[in-house]
Amino acid sequence: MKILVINGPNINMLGIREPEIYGKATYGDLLVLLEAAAGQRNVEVDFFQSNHEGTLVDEIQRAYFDGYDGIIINPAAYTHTSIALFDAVKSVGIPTVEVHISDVTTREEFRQVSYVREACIGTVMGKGFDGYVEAMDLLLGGMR
Ligand code: CA2
Repeated sequence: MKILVINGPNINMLGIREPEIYGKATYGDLLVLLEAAAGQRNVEVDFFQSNHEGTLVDEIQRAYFDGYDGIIINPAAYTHTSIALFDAVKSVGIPTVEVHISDVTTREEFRQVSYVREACIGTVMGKGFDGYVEAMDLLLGGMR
């Protein structure tokens, strides 16, 4: 069981600025949490973060060619703009869960659209880093 966790633009800045929205924990802390969660569940997990839309598309395609069983994706701001990421998730046909650290439904109007959502088997939002673990369990629930 191989899961790929993909994070979009500025997620590498977590914990550095705006702790009132995203908390004080860093991207490195997220990886430690997910490594531990994956170990407890006996699954392999790999991580990827990019600030570039096309690079994120490339990574989704790599997930297909490298035989990943599931994808957890926080497309960050590209959630609200990117048809390319929607098409990429659709094209690979790998079960994918969308995650947002914050509850985007209570934030600005421009965050109310998610292009990628329709291509995903589920969405977890507003649960901080724990949302990624919940996404892992959603994927495993569908696989086991
Ligand atoms: O809540 C989420 O996980 C988001 O995907 C985070 C994105 C935002 O654009 C989405 O609307 C919701 C932002 C990623 C992190 O951005 C930072 C901004 C300031 C300081 C640190 C990180």
